[in-house]
Amino acid sequence: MDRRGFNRRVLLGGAALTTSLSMVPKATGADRAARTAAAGGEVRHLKLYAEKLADGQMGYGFEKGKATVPGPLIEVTEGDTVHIEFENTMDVAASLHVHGLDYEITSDGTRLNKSHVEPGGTRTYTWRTHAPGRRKDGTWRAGSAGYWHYHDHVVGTEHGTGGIRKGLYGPVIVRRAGDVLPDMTYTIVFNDMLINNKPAHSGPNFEATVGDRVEFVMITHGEFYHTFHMHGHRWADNRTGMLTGPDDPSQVIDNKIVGPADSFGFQVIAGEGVGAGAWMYHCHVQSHSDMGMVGLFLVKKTDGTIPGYEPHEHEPHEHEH
Ligand SMILES: [Cu+2]
Repeated sequence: MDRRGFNRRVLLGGAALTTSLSMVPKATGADRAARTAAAGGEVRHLKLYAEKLADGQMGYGFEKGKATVPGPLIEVTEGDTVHIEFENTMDVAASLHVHGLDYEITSDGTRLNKSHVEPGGTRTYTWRTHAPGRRKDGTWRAGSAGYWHYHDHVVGTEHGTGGIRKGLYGPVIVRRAGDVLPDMTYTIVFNDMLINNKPAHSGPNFEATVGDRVEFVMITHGEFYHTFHMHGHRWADNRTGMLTGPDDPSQVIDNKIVGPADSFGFQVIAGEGVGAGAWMYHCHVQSHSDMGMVGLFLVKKTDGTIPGYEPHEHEPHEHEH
């Protein structure tokens, strides 16, 4: 979205300081000063379509004919308001229901209060966000910042079980002013026994170059509990997935139990301390990994190669353009 595009262009200078004796030639994510989120308060307008995909699945997209599974990332900063004009191009009723953000009941996205959208119809959902602060009674109110998600709540059942199963879900990130911004963001959704609704044993795979600051949003849907595990990389079990300093008491983990509608996110420096490689991520419930809940975090060297990795011909890779 706009602010992010702007931030991408104002990359702060090269490696100002390094304590390592081995210098890398290219200034990568960890070498330059981190870019951070600007203050929120904007009012944004988005268009979102729900569509049937050629393979029988369903997806959300910002443009007609370009729906994807998962749906596109909606990224805002605390204080922002988003008006989403949602158009249902499908032949069944559908909706948009979000977790974690502020919305009036008319933006709930359920049949219960008639905030769904009939086939061919349009409805504007409004999501608001707020910064943390003290209430008048002295207690602390949490801000909206977090790794959240949206999904259908109507297709198939009153709870959108059919829509979610077919792919009507996507990520939402609410940043706090000052949060560190990544070089790229990838979404991983464990949905029943699939990842991002792709066939078992077929990824998805995600590309980065050693040193890139890579953000992952991890969402779970469906019937089962899973454990999300990534090889060679770790993160903090807190709001941002990053430690704030040497005294941050958050546990550092590389494996997390997840259940339906959970979401979390984190940032890693690709290959930090471990180098380039085809690093697996997978569900660590053994029968689930054996049944194909596995993909690759493809960390390239700066020359573009990945040591010891021979890609399969039909393996699709996701990368930033
Ligand atoms: Cu699993």
